[in-house]
This record gives sequence, structure tokens and C-alpha cells, in this order.
Amino acid sequence: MCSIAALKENYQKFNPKAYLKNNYMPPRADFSTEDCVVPWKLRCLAEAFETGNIQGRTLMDIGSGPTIYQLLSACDYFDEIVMTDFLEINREEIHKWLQNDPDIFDWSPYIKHTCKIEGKGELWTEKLRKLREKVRCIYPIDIHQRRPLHPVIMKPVDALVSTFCLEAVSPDKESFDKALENITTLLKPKGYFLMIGALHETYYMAGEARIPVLAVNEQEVKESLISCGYKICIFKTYTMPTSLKIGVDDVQEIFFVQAQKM
Ligand code: U87
Repeated sequence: MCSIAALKENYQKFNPKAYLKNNYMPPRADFSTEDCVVPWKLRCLAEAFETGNIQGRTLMDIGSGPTIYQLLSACDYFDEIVMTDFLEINREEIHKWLQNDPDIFDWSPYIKHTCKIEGKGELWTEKLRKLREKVRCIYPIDIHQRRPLHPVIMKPVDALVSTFCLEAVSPDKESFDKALENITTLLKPKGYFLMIGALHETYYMAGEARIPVLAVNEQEVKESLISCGYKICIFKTYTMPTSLKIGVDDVQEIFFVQAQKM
């Protein structure tokens, strides 16, 4: 697999149900221990927003996939949330979630856990209602285009979130850097970018699809952000424990970064 076109072709076999099972059910989603990867991600996001520094009118999530966990803490700090994904099948999954379709993934353990770590005594059903209300649209996106949302036109937003997207859709470092540049045009100067991603990963499975991943290290991620005009505010890593190496990918570590566009 070596070109952007080949990768896009490969994504046509992406199966959201298999993907959700691999990454968003036990053992990777074990809420009884903070050492598990899903609670780690939720905590990074909750702590970032808790400071109150990241807020505004619009937040955009880049490459949302069929998931909403990445927006659970964010939704308290923005008036509206724009979700995006390359695949129609993933956008459809989000539409179903918005409409409370019974045939969708159950995010309630994620919502309950987020309410618990935020410690504000909020009812999980209230957070669910709030997030559904704030997600205004889910747009097609291609981060390899200079205008990733084309033909949709949007004013630069106040903050960006992106989880496991850049390295999972870029065939090489050059396209990773270009994609970062492309999405950065969607963000206002001084706006924050929160990104979670995989380090040293070469592939992951989503049903029939075996998707190649660009193996990046911590230094490379930091350098890419700095070259793109960001200041790095927080950088954290999580080492995937052996018990969570379950054959669905070869991820070694996960990073969380909070960066500010200068
Ligand atoms: C998530 N954000 O699960 N332009 O967090 C824009 C594109 C393009 C394109 C494809 C990768 C999953 C990584 C969601 C979904 C992220 N998707 C879309 C996965 C891999 C480690 C690991 C993973 C997940 C495409 C969780 C955990 C771990 C997908 C999304 C990538 N291995 N977006 N040109 N092409 N996409 O449709 O929805 O990117 Cl814990 Cl460890």
C-alpha cells in the first residue's frame, strides 16, 4: 500500500461494527480500571477541557468515524459541534446515533464514565441530550485535499479535535504533514487542537479491511505540529499493556497532545 488513492480504496472495506467491537468493547473498554486505554483517553480529554481554556462557539472533530466518545467532555464548552468523516457508512452510523436508532452501538458506559470523572454530578442522560443537541452536522471530509470540507464553506472554528485519524489515513510522512496543514486551515489562530493517535503502529483491522498505518514516533508528531505553526502545550503517552494487544492492530503507544495554533 503506497498511495493515498490505494488507502482510500482500502477504506471502502471498513466495517464500523467490527471496528467498534475491536476498539470500543472489552477488553479495551474496561471502565473498572484507569489503566485501560479507553478510560485513559477519556481522562485526557476531560482534564484538557476542565481547565476552561478551550472553549468557544464551534468545535470540529476531524475523522470522527462511527464514534462519539471524543466529544463527551467537549460538549460542555462549545455551542455547536461539527463532526466529519470520509466514509458515508460512518456518517450514517452517527446519524443513527443522533436519531436514537435502536440498532446502534451503546455509548452509555462511556457517557456514565465521563460524568463520573468530571465529578460535576451531572446525570448521564443530561450529557447525552446535550451532545445530541450540539452536534449540528456531520460533513464529508478528505484531509488530503487542500480544502478538506469542499464544497462546504465554513469560517475557521474555535477548536479542533481529532482521534486516530492522521496516521491511519496517510501513506507516508509527507502526506501526514500535508494533511495536518490542510486541517489547520480550518482552525482560528490561537485556537486549540486536541489530538489523540497511535505511535509505532503499522496496521489495524476493521472487519475485512486491513488498514496500513503510518508508524510515527513522539518526536515526529511534535515536529510536524511545530512546523505547522503550533505551540505544544501538553503531550502525554500511554503504553499499550500486553493484555490489550489483542491482534486487531500493532499499536505500541498512544499519545495525547494539546497544541495551540500561533
Ligand atoms: C476514533 N475518530 O475511533 N480524510 O477515534 C479524513 C478519513 C480519510 C480521509 C479515512 C481510525 C481508527 C484508528 C475515530 C475513528 C478513527 N479512524 C477516516 C484505530 C487504529 C489504533 C486504535 C484505533 C482506534 C475513516 C482506537 C484505539 C486504537 C475513519 C477514521 C480513522 N489503531 N478521514 N482521507 N480516510 N478517514 O473513515 O473513520 O478516518 Cl484505542 Cl489503539
